[in-house]
Amino acid sequence: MKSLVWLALSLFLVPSIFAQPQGYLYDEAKVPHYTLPDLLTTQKGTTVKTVKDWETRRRSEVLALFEEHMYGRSPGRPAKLSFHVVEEAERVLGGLADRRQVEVRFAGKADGPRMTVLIYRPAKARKAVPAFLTLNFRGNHTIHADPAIRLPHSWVRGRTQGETVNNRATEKGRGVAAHRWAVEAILKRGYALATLYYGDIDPDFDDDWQNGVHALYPKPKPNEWGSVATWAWGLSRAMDYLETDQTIDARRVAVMGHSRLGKTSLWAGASDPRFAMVISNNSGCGGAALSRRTFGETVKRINTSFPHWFNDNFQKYNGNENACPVDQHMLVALAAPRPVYIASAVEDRWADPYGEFLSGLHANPVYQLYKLPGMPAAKQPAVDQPVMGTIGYHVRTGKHDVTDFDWEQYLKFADKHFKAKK
Ligand code: GTR
Repeated sequence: MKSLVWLALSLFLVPSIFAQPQGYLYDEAKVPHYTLPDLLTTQKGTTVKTVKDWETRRRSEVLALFEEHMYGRSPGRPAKLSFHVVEEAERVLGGLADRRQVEVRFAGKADGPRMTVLIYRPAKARKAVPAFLTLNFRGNHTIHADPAIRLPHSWVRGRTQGETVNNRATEKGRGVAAHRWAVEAILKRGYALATLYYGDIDPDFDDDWQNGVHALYPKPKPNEWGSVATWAWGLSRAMDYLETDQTIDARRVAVMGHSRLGKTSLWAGASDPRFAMVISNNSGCGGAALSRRTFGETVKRINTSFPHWFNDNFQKYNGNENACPVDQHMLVALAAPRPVYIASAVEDRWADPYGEFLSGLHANPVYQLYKLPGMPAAKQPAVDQPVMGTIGYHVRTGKHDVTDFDWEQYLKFADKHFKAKK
């Protein structure tokens, strides 16, 4: 009887445990002992003592290790990349915003691989404004009910009924993800929002590199771009456009993403220093969470479920995390001295909230070289109690998602760091 009461109670109190995939480690006491690779020791064993040492020797080494062993090397900007404003309107969203939709053609061809960037910016802005640049999961038209948003032309993963037909987006998808996008709040605070559909860059299935921008390149070698790196490459191409847009202050662009797209924003920030701020929302394994903890999602599991996300070399670390020359605190450190915000959710144990916090904390030695505070808390902050140094962190109530609470913190963090940059 006692055990039945206990079972009923625990089902009621901790439903999150049951919402996570079973058979994985969720017990902090069972996290194996591990040693993280030292950020300030080079491969040759010399100690990094100054910003100069970091910038001239160690940073490029760490970046190259991530390319080689995990995300993969990406090509640069294509010579024929071109930008085309395909739609523009003033005073939309009840007068709050000006809207612009821009097609970015990867090979300069209208019928070739391309992506569409949707930009809302505050209607009253006289000068160039700072922006959040964010990939979306289901098409630009899903972020808001605005009927003028173009539907994606590319393959879309089907979700609710009628939202896609034969993996093509339909009108029914308009606004279905709006709860994750604090569009009006962002605009009212003086920021632009630029978003694009990640499947325009590279559709999220194991298609042997036939689609999206991969159609223009040879099949990746074991150390070349997986899908996460490809999506990050797309963010850099969006940045190429933003640099030409007079209404946007390209020196104040925060790259933000959720979940697999949070992994992507971290890699975009690491590989492209033009992003002035990096925001990881519930990015988990392969994002902010330390792989060596093996808490929740593991390297083996992610490489099995999503073999196309990382490069083929990363498969070597399936069940063998300690052999990997990098861990995710080094990814955070690659953004230094730029601000990074890491957000977790209590019920998102699959993404290892504590491991996400720790990668921020263990990035501190690099921020300290710059005499910056980095992660300002030595212990994981209490639930719903954000901390904001040059690294920000919170673990909020609730599930794997993007909420208004999350956006509120990103806006505060951006105000804090971008005001000084005006
Ligand atoms: C899960 C995956 C996570 C996370 C998530 C998402 O299935 O295991 O790593 O990326 O998908 O992107 O929604």
